[in-house]
Amino acid sequence: MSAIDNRKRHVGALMPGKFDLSASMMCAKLGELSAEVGRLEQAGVDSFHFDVMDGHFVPNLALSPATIAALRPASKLRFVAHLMVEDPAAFIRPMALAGCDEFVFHIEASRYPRRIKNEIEDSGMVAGIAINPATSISALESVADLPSATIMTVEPGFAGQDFIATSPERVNKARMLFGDSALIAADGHINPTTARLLAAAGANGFVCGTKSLFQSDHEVSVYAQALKALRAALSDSD
Ligand code: S6P
Ligand code: MG
Repeated sequence: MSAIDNRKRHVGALMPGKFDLSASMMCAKLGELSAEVGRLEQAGVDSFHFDVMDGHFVPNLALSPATIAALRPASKLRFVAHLMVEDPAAFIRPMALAGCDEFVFHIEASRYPRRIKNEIEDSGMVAGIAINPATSISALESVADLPSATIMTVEPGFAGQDFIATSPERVNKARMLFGDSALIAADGHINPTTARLLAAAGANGFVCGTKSLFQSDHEVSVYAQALKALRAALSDSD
């Protein structure tokens, strides 16, 4: 096998009416990350979301390619890297080598987003685009053929923030722009109430952090209960 394992565990496999519940690993128990991956998979998450920050694009630091590589053997589920960095292209190869399946970069950090998309695809990963709350959805027009868009529903950089009320409307615009088959993920303050609103607006991916999965004990049963509450809310979001 080549050093860059060309995995395609993409949400292309996501059926209409299905949802991708992704565990935001910067919110997990950091001293037990590998065990957390196991617990979350057992509880029924669909994928893992790794926030990567450089202290410049956002005023914080989070997970790294080395951390992701160390966790890769712990699960076969989809690994998504969310790059909140000023130079996303510099991280494409490290993330591919770490075993990421999808590389999500910010439109605000990309002068030439289609060039970055091509480099990501050449590395064997799926390319996803992310957008901040302050940026108009129309900024995504030139990349509307990508299979995945992440709509920030809080400001990027930190967990535990308030939900931005205009988010469902923005998700709806993104759904119309990207079409039916895209993954439209919402990232920030996902709980049963916001998930239902966002799903009704067209979201089918949800990044789950402190407002849903990671509220109390780090146990399979707690995670399973949180996922059950989210799926119940989503099942009547039509
Ligand atoms: C924020 C980051 C997110 C958070 C997640 C936190 O910069 O991109 O992925 O980790 O959204 O979730 P919550 O429920 O604490 O807002
Ligand atoms: Mg994120």
